[in-house]
Amino acid sequence: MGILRLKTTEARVGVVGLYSSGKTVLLTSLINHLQDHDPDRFPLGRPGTQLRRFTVHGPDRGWAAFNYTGHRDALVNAGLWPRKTTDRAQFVCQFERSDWRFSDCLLKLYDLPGERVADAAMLGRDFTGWSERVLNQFVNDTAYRTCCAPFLEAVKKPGVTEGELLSTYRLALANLILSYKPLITPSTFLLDLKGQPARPAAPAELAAARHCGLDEANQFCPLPADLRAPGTPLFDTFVGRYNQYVEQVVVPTVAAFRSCTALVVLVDVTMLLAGGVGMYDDNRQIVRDLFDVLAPGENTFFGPLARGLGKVFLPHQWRPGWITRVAFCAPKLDLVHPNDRDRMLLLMRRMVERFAGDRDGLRYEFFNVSSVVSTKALPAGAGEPRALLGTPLRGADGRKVPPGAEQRFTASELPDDWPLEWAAGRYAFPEVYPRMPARKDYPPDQVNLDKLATFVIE
Ligand SMILES: Nc1nc2c(ncn2[C@@H]2O[C@H](COP(=O)(O)OP(=O)(O)O)[C@@H](O)[C@H]2O)c(=O)[nH]1
Ligand SMILES: [Mg+2]
Repeated sequence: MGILRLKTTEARVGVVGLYSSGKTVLLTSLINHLQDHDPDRFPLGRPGTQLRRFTVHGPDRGWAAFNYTGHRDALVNAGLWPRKTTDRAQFVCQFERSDWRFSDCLLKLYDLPGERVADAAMLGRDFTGWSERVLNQFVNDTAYRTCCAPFLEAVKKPGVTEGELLSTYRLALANLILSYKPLITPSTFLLDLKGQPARPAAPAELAAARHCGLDEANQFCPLPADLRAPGTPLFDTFVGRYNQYVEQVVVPTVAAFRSCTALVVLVDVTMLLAGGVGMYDDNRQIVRDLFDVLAPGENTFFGPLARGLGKVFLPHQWRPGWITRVAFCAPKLDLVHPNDRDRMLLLMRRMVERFAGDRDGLRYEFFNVSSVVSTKALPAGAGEPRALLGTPLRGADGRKVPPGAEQRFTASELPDDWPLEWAAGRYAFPEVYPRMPARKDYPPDQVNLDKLATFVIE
């Protein structure tokens, strides 16, 4: 210890997943374990590695700070998450680790919304190109066509107004959300820039409550060829709003993803099983799009040498993406009985491995993780009910209840492979209150979060 550390190694780790997949809980637990590190409870890197001189820095310019203190407090006191002010946040810290002799670690953690991936097609496309692409999808996929019927009718109506177009498009997006379809673009309809998600409601209600664009006053929707005449107020207005949206939402988000050295991709197997086959298709499509946009791994134009040079010489937006590691993470392991935890890993692998396997030069691994272990398992033989102990979050009617005594409950047995079809509700993994120690310097029990951290922080 005390040797001169000559350099700082920067690790930029993005955590991406859909709403409620466990990003906030994972980051909160990870930060707690790094800050109040105990090598026995959180073995990081080489065996016996100690962390020291942990300091927190402010976020980079243009980023909101990840509210660690508020999130930890909410976990302890079963409170609500602190009110969000933004859709993405960053936490920056620096520390020394005893297995790195000459360098300390500057770690930047990013909380990134997976919902934005649906806007990826806007990158490098003008309003016309994007309109074509979206309308093609609507017309050529039965499920999309059905959801979008009122909008597809409206665009054909002579003299249709901006108001009619926008309201039928919002109705189409609401229908898509309710049938678990992934192409919700502009994605602010699903998750606005303040981080507020669309809440489940009847389609008309949802369409009225949300907006499709930067904000209420700057909405747009795709237009077919005969409505795209340059010089007409409708077309010119939408082009302007579209360009502004791309500049303010899409470019910064994709730049944030691309600037990461490693990505943690959360795939909530429990949510997909509980949600039905539509939700599985949705999430898989989003992971595929994510890989298409980010092209992680080395590519043929930018070998390791060019990458090094690019880092130095190219302006930020032009640099090659340098995500070299992807950790696929199945969260909430503790909601699944120990008998089924290997299957959880296998299911995730079957679902997404292909996307990473197709990339040269990308290192990827799979982890089943519990960020905050909140259940105890009771023994179960083969074919017996999977019984767990925990504090239920919801009553029999599905409503949230205040935390009470620990109870025995059963979780579904996991299948060996994804079924060809399954309905929402066929599998159930009851949610429980998180078990977070009140003592702030005592991090929660975790499973495999240490292994995940070892993989991505390097
Ligand atoms: N039992 C259990 N629940 C978890 C775990 N991680 C997340 N959750 C639950 O999943 C829900 C969504 O988590 P959150 O981090 O807010 O998701 P986000 O929207 O992706 O940030 C919360 O109600 C958590 O209590 C875990 O390790 N174990
Ligand atoms: Mg969150």
